[in-house]
Amino acid sequence: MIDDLHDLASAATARIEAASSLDDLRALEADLLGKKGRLAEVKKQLGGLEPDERRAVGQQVNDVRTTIETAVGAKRAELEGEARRARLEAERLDLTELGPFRGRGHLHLVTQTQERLEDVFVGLGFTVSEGPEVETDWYNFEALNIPPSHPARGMWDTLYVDAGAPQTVLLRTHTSPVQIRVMQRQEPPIYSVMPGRVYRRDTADASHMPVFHQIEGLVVDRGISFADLAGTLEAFTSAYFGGSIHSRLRPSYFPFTEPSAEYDINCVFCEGRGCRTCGQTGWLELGGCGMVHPNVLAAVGLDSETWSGFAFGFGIDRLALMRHGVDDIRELFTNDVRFLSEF
Ligand code: 2U9
Repeated sequence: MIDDLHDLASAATARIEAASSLDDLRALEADLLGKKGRLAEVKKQLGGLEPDERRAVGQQVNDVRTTIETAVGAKRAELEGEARRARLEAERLDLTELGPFRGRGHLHLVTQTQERLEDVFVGLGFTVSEGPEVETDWYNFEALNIPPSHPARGMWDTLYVDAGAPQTVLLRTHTSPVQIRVMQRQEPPIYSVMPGRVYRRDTADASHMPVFHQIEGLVVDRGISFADLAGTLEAFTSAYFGGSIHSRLRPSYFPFTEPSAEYDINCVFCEGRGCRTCGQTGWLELGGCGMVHPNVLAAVGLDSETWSGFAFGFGIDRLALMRHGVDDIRELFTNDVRFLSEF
């Protein structure tokens, strides 16, 4: 009987080793170790043996069971590993595969325009300054000669931020507060441009967005005159638009500049001859400018007997639209990649 058990063990381990699937292995395990299996049959015969033989054969039966269980466990681990490897292989995705060629991305048209403007002003000797978009009433209005009761407050529909006392914290309506910060930080001479995002309580239409981009410039030095302002804007105009485009100034009003002017350029589409875009005038309105108001210099502690300056400002988005003949500012911000990829 002991010999039979030896044969059973070696035949069983050979069959276990040959099992080719987890289902085969489960069937084999039932056949060898189950209630009606081979080992159970041998166990049933133990009752008819002499006590000494029964103990020896019983011990042998337990050893064979352990051998079979160990072999089944090892085979199961091997087959499960193979099944897992096969499943992972089947689920593998080749993420290196290239889709249809979409071309390289590029900077947004507004960013391209801003960077080009910065380059031109840097070429004229200006630095580029930046500042916060969330501002206080003092930096955005009061320091710019616009006290709370000033009728000119209506020129800017302001978005207020619910922080601190009511109507004291706001989203900047222009980049002018950056100029104030620069003058506080740095002694003149100052030759700097301030590009950036600004906010107004406006409904979007073809020529307005509640969020848009401006570039403003500030010069403060000894002996700066209106002639320096006109000459700088003319130099900028031909550097940015080309030598055939010129500038002109018309009287206007801003609380932070005195005198103030509107800044026009020759129409870039008809070069001044008159067309639909410029309403047959030959001129396009670009922005505003003027000599820095003495009250603005006083707000940052500068003596207007010693220092004088000029400032100007215009919309970056409007410039981008004009340059590319686009007639709706909303096109810039709806993020339709078919539109954006044209520039
Ligand atoms: C300081 C002093 C003066 C900046 C100026 C304008 C005129 C102007 C607007 C045109 C269209 C901006 O994009 S827009 O809405 N800007 O007309 N900006 S003078 O004057 C300053 C700024 C800062 C300390």
